[in-house]
Order: sequence, then C-alpha cells, then structure tokens
Amino acid sequence: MSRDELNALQSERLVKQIRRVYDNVPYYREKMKEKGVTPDDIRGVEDLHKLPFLSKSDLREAYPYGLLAKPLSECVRIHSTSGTTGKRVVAFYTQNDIDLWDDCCARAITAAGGSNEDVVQVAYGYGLFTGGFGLNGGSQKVGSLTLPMSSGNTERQLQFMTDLGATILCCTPSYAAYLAESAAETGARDKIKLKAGIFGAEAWTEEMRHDIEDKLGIKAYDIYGLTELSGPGVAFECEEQKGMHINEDHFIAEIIDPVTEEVLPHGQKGELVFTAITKEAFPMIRYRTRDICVLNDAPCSCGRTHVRMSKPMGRSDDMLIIRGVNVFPSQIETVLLNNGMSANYQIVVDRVNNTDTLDINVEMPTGLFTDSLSDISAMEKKLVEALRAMLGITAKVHLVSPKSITRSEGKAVRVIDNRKLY
Ligand code: DLL
Repeated sequence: MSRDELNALQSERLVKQIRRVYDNVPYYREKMKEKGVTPDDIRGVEDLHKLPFLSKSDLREAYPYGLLAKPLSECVRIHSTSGTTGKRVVAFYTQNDIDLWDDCCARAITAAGGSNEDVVQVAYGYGLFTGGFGLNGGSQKVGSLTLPMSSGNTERQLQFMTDLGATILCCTPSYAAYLAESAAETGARDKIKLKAGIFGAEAWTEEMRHDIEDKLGIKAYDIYGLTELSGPGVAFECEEQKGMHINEDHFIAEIIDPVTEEVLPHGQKGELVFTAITKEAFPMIRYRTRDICVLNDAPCSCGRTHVRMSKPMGRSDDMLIIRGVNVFPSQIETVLLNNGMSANYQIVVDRVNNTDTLDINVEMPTGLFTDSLSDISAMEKKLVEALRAMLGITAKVHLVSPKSITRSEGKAVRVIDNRKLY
C-alpha cells in the first residue's frame, strides 16, 4: 500500500472512530468538550493533533468500565497489565478486536519466516498477560502448529522443543536467554530445530540479541506492544532487523515531547503516542505510552511501507520492568512506609545471567534500630513478603543502619538501574 493510500485509509478509519467514541464513551466526550473539539473538527489524520491525550491515569480513573465503547454483551475477553499501583489496567476485546489482534501477530510471525509448515512454541505467559494469547492467536492464523506452553517449566519446554521439532520460539528475551543456557547445559542444543525467535515485552540490547542468536542458532526478531492497544503485535521486526514496522492500518503513531506535548517530526526522539483506529471495545485515542522512541519513515528493503519504530530507549515515567513485571518505585515506597520503615531507601536493579535482580536497601528508623541479627532477619522477611504481595515478584531486602544511605541535595536518587538496557 502506498503512503497516500495508507493516509486515506487511516483518515477514513479515524473519522469513524472518533464519531463512535464521542457517541458511546461519556469519559471521552467530556475530555473532548474540555478541549473544545467535536467530531466534526476531525476530518482526517491532519486533525489528530486537535484531540486530547489519554494517559494511564485516565485509565485508572475510568477503571474498570469507564472507557468501554461497546456493551459488555459484545465483549468476549479481558487482559490486564502486571503490577501497577492499586488499580490495574483492564482492557476489553470484542471478537472482532481479537481477530484483528491475531492478524497483527500473524504478520509478525510471517515476517519472522513463519508459515503453515512451522511449529511455533509460545512460551510467553498465558492468562491476564497478553503475550501468550496474542502470539497463540497469530500462530493459529498463520496455520502453524501451535504449542501453548506458557512460561516456566524449562525442562518441559526443552523436551517439547526437541520432541515436536519447534521451529519458532516466542517468549521474553530474558527467558530465551535462560532457555538457551539450559539447552547448552542439558545437551538439548544439538537436537533443536529452531530457526527464529520472536522476543519482546521488555527492553533488550543488540548484545543480548547476538548472544541468543549464537546460543540457539536462530535469527531473533523484536516485537512490541502493550495491553492498552491489545498486546504484542503493535509493531514487529522484519528480516532487516532495523526497527519494528508499526501496523499503521490499525495504529496511528505520533512522537511528542513528553514535557511540552508538542508533536515532533519523524527522526526526533520523544514519547510514542498511539491512536487505535480499528479497536471496538477499548479504543485508545492519542494514548501516551511513556516509551521513548524514534520513528523512521525511510523505505525498508523488505518492501513493507509501514513506518518503523526504534527499540524503546527508555521511559518518560519511572516505571521499571523487572522480570517482565511492571514495577513503580512508589509501590515499593508504600510497602516500606506501611511496614514502619523510613523513607530513606534505594532500589537497585541489575541483570545477572540474563535474569533481573531487585535489591532494596532501606534504613531502619532510629526507634526500630537493633543489632540483633535474628530481629533484622525477621523484619527483612516480613518486608519481602509484603513486597511480593504488592508487586508479584521477589525482592531482596537489606536493612541498613540509620543515616547510612547518602543524602542528596537535589532530587534523591532512589533507583539505580545497572542493566544498561537502552
Ligand atoms: O508487554 C505486550 C507484549 C507481549 C509485547 C509480548 C511483546 C511481546 P504490557 O505488559 O502492557 O504489554 O507492557 C507494555 O512493555 O509500554 C514497553 O515499555 C514494554 N515493551 C513491550 N515490548 C517491548 C519491546 C506487553 N519489544 C510495555 N522492547 C511497553 C522494549 C517493550 N520494551
């Protein structure tokens, strides 16, 4: 499809979508009214900038049903994000939404060389997380034999991978690295028939790509997406591995300055904003992803005309993604303070043997200070449990003596991320 044809298609879909959303979602209607814009003002993609942004806080405010654009009787599924403060994001799907999402993931599998001759091992988690169901739907649409493994149980993963001759592996890059290591240790490496991997949901470097490619003898493709926009498959890499093609017939991408909210031209680094023009149940208009990226509209030698996004280079909020789980420092602070600790703490994230580690150093308040190792260990244990309940992942907690964490004269440095992901 030429750029002109794509532009016309996007405009037609956008106009219809805005009218539908205005008519069906009071929350959006109010936001549009506040900005003084009506559906008649939106005649094509060139008018997109007139519309208000939507952010995660809108989603929390409207939780759970406030952004639904279809009656619940027409919705067939929900998915949800991992570990956000208090209210999670819950996204709704009609059957048509699922069909289109499957199409997006099918494109990613095809771009990685997949066909009905392939055996696709889906080792993303199934459940509220979108990874498993998304790639599963795409794989079936392509006609590949689909192995719905879900994540974990590495021994069984390797057994099915070898016995059933999986040719494409879909999982997070960190799990792919772990599987590669285990395959080498158990001798399964020589029996593997894998040719490609489709890895995403978290940041990973080119170094990690080369490491996984070498260890598994495959070509590793990046895939991007987020729950709010359906899940994986918003963008995916082709054989050139030079940026991810955005499925622009479903999602219009913009880059904005995260502070001024001004729209930036392609080629400039800023926050990625998406407008979903085909989603029915949970349509996101100018949704601020918080992912910092660059868009590239140069022609790609694979022949696809859709613009490419760079790997996310960071986030414009403070959300960390640790072992695939979204973690906000404020959640950790809440747990520490609720358990009688001081507000002097430091969060240290690292990646050891391709697995993320989370360490929390926190000062005991003077009133609780003790030299007794058993008391300290009991307190640390209690905090680990409380953090697990809040975040869904295990952290190591180290209680340190009062005044031992360096004070800052400006903004406190609460998070030290040593993973060098971007
Ligand atoms: O992670 C959807 C997904 C599943 C994508 C499987 C790819 C594969 P969420 O849990 O809502 O959805 O997290 C979305 O994860 O805003 C990015 O910050 C990050 N992310 C997703 N894909 C990539 C990627 C899924 N390829 C958030 N590289 C997004 C870097 C990614 N970060």
